[in-house]
Formats: sequence, structure tokens, C-alpha cells
Amino acid sequence: MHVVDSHTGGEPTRVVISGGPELGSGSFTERVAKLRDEHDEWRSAMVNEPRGSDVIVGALLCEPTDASCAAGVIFFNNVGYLGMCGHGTIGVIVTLAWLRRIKPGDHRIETPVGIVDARLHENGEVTVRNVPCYRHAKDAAVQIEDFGIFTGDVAWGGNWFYLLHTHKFEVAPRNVAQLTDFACRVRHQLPLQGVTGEGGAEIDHIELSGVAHQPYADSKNFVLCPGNIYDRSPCGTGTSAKLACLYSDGKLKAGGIYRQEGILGSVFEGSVEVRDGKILPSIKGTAFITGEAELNLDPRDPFCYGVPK
Ligand code: PYC
Repeated sequence: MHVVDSHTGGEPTRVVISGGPELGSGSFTERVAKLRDEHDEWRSAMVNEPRGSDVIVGALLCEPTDASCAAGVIFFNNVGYLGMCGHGTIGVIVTLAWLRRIKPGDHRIETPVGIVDARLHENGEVTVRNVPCYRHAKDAAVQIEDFGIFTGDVAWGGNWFYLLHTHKFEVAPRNVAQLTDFACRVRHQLPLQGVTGEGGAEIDHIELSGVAHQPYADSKNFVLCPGNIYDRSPCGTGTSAKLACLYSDGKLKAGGIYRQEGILGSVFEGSVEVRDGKILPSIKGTAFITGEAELNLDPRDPFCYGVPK
């Protein structure tokens, strides 16, 4: 497998350029199902130890079904598959530029949850206009043993998020163990207490907000991803979910700017556009290439497909 590694605001992306499993030319939903059902070991081999780590998000480049797209991509992580990935799309665009497959300008990328528009700016920054995002439920309550009752919004940002209104932690790197533990408890309780995304969809991302440390940012977040790993970046889909809620509450106008700081201090610049009543959030950020490699799978290796989870 030929891979290019990058990070976006501290969160790594490994783009698989070639050598991945044959998934056919069906819809992206069908291709994800094939990857999950027939090649899930391959996913684990790409991102998990010993070739990777729990934090890496993989991005398998595919032929798009829509000819207007520069590429199709399926995102995955240490435990499964993501609908969309904002930091990962920024990583994909910077990777395609690194490979000289695209130049600064506008590029469409097909994902399992829809087509996103990306602009590679001359200075290397990337703006991603996400799929339509929305708040599914406002003030949904959840009780957490030893902590009490919390409320939050359920929102779609390309993945399902629960965004807590309050919590007792300072959002700071020294608190990631407590933040992770608390967010894991919240995620565990949500389905047990009937809080889901649309149609009963599982909420697999939890977002906690706090006071920004960067003087130019509006807030700082901590996002727990599936696989119990926190996003090192401000989380593109998490920022999109938040932007949709802010817009719905009248706290952000179309075209207004909202700067979302992540746990490490990196910032995505967000904004929303509204078309035909649909909220289209955009995030702007930067990715840096960290490496390019050929990965080898040796079936004699007991850890060929990653360390067991
Ligand atoms: O940036 O959307 C994102 C994301 C999702 C999971 C990790 N990063």
C-alpha cells in the first residue's frame, strides 16, 4: 500500500493512495459495506499498531461515482468507519496537492454521506464546505452516575454528535484523561436513555466546550471519537455540528465567522451558508505532510492486521 501521512491541527490522516482492497464501482454505501464485511482486517492493518496508532484516521482513495469529483474517499479509524471527516478532508486535499494531482482551486470530494466542496487556497490553507448539517434534538437530557443530569444538543455534522451545554471540566490538555472518561460515560448512557440521532442512529461523537485559550478563538472544544480517542484537531464534523446549532439558535448569522479552537490550541475557522433552507457549514484549516511510505502486509506476521482491540 502506498500511503501519505499528514496532520491537520495535530490530528493525523493516512491517505491510502493505492494497494487497497477492490471494492467495485457501486455506491459509496455499498463500498463501505464491502470494506466492513470483507476487509475489516485491512482497515485495522492500515491504522492500528504496529503500523499506526489509535489516533490515526485512514482515508482510502476511491474512484468517485460522480465525474465532477476529483476523488472519492472512505474514512476509517481504529474501530470502524466514519461518515465524513473534516480534518481528514483537509488532509486528503493537501495530499492530492503534494502528489501534484490537484492545484489551488475548487475540488469536489465524494464521501459516503455526500459530496463536499473543498478549496485549496494559494497559501496552502483548505476550506471544506460540508454536507448539509442540522440539529436533530435540542436540550436532550442524560443522567450520568456520580455527576448528575446534563443537557445537550444532538446534531449531524457528517457524523452524529452530542454537544453538552455544560460540564465541570476545564477543556485543557492536562485534563484529557478525565474528559475522555466523562465523555465515554456520556456516550455509553445516550442510547440507554433513548438519546439517538435521526431514525435511532447511534451517536458516536461527544463534544464538550470550554473557554478559548487563543485570543482570536470563540471557544475551545474536546471531541471524543469512536474508539475512545479524542480528536487532536478542533474536529471538522464536530465544528460543523456546532455551527448548525449556533445558526439554529440565532447566535451565528449566515456568512459570520466562528473560530473553533481544539484541545491542542489549533483553530478551524468556521462559517455557514444557507441554501434552500439547508445549513452548509464550512471549515478552514491547514494540513502538513509528515511522511510517505509503502506499507507491507506479511501474513506470517502475527500482528499483520494490527494488535487486537
Ligand atoms: O475532523 O471531522 C473530523 C474528525 C472526525 C473524527 C476525527 N476527526
